[in-house]
Amino acid sequence: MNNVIREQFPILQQEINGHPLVYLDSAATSQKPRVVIEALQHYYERDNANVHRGVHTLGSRATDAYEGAREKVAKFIHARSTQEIIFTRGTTTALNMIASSYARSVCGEGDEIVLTPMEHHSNLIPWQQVAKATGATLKYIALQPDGSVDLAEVEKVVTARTKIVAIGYVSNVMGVVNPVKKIAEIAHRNGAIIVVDGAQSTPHMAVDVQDLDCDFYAFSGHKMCGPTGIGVLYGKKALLEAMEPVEFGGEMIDDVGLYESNWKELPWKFEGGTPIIAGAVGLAAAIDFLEEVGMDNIERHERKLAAYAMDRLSEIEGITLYGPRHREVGLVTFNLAEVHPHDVATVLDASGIAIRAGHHCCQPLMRWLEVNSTARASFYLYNTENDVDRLVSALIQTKEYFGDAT
Ligand code: 7TS
Repeated sequence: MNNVIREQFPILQQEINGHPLVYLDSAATSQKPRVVIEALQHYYERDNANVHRGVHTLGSRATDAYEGAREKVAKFIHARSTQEIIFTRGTTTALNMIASSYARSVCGEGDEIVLTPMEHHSNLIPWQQVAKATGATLKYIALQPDGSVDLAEVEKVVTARTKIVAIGYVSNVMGVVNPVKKIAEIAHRNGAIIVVDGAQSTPHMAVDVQDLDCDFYAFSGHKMCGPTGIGVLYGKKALLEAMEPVEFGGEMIDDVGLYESNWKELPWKFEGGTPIIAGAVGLAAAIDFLEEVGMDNIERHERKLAAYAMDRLSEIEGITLYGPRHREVGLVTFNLAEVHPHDVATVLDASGIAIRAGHHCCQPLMRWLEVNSTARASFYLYNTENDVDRLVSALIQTKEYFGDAT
């Protein structure tokens, strides 16, 4: 990866507070390459219409673009068919759909839902709500001291009582890749299904839902160079077919009577109302862009950058780095002794460096780490070693600044 990639992101070509912007918050949302911005503009300037209804030319162009995006997504994650791809507003919406439809129909008193303490709130609270509504119980896989998941612990918690195992593929705080393929085997052996939160994996590595053999898989377009407001729920066809729709209204119906109605076939029965057409078009452009660079190249680049960041950051006195020393993905979570992470992020912003500080929507994990919050730098294909060097120098300055002040 080099400056040729970076140059394709207009937003990165600016100065913030008098310094060239270093954007290290891609785990929150990624920046967008020019081709994605242009695809959105092209769609609105040339093709915009509602889908699946107009016989006019714009209506068929918009429908082709929208359904073409679905095909692209299906190929990108290796789904068996486009019927298994439902467009949603993002990961959070997709996970809520599984929880409020599938989970509520299969869970009852005595059943168990298995999670880890490192889940993002979006893969935690929906299951708490299912437990409250159905009488099911939540069970947690104990984490290893470095925050990773050991399969022996999974074997202990997943039993014949388990109905659902819900787990993030990549943690947005610990930088670990969870062994979801093996966890899927354990879940299936016990008669449970597995839901994978792919918000932090899909942007950064090649994903094959058939190889993982996951039952549901959710991700967001905005973290993978696409626009906000579009995401995907993948589900195995048989499960989706048996599932009730979540939203009712226009677009998702086959026939409507005064007292009874029935639904379109998959995937449309889950897409009530005018769908996220431009979002899907933008996501398709983002997938083209990522595939041209190559998902394996992106993964390799980020892994190298994270290893470099771990080496350089560990030289800073008084820094605590969370998660395994060996990084498989491009994010580093840390705290500087005596300096609040919000102060770290504020001082870094004055040098044009954007990082995230807070609980990262993982409050149970913060408690497990025995902190209230942390700082986090997350990388993507447009970041370079120079960005890491800027981060490290700014952190050293921050430490000196607060060291002098106290
Ligand atoms: N799951 C994980 C693992 C995430 O990291 C996020 C967002 C979500 C789900 C929710 O995605 P959404 O697109 O529906 O909002 N994570 C973060 C983050 O780490 N900082 O800001 C958002």
